[in-house]
Amino acid sequence: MTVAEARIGATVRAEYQMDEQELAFFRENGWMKLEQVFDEVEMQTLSEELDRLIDEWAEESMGWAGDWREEYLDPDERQGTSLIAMHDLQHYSEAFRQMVEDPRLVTPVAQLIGENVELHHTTLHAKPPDRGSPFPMHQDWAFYKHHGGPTEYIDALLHVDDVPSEKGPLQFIKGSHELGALEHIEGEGQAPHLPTDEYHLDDATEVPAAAGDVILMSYHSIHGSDQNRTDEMRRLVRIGYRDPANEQFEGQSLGRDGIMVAGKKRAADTET
Ligand SMILES: O=C(O)CCC(=O)C(=O)O
Repeated sequence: MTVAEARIGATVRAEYQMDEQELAFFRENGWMKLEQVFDEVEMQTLSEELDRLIDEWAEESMGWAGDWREEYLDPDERQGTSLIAMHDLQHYSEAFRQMVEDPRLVTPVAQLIGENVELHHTTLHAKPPDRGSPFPMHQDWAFYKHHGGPTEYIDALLHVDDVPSEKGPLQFIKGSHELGALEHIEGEGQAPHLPTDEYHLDDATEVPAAAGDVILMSYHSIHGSDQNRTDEMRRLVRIGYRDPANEQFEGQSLGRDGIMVAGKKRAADTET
């Protein structure tokens, strides 16, 4: 084998695979936290680069709109919340482009999706100090609707900052990835979310994490998060990966080809 041959097609690597216990945890819960996928030095680079992207490209809003805010926020808090967001960081930054293709990330994702993995999008959600907006309970499926099952689309959530309980970590309803795609409240003035009388943050498992940790979750897993009540920023980058045969019919990045981070996209898979 030549050196060139050895390098090509080597993104998925045995040494970065999840073990049986981790896979069993994912199958039962619909999410799995991988600790320290990226080390301190790498996270420092990504953190500085993210500060630049926020300065130059991101947009600030009050957070997701909708009637859910009445349930989650006191009247005096409702107008004052803040969320900083942007999409597709890999289009603006080499560091983030390398991160989304990294074998330490792509290997466990491929264990869940299968040998063919397409990058669908990335999204930054930064909750500023003191007033970082909560997120209502939802499935990410509602934002990018695909026909496929729970492991045909996996979101990887990279924690750029430490996220203890007070900073509004992700919270999951255990096993909800098995419920399939659920109807969400959506439309004019309503970011997709699940009915607040049926799905509660209080019923969800909180998953605090450290900078460099990655949470893998099914796009059918029901999750949300509380406000950031600390005096520090809380930044999280979501990386959406899918089986290229999982057809999208609505939502974010519809109709756009993504780079293949593992395996192949076959013409036969994309015929409708
Ligand atoms: O950042 C959060 O707390 C929630 C983000 C989220 O729900 C998502 O990325 O789907």
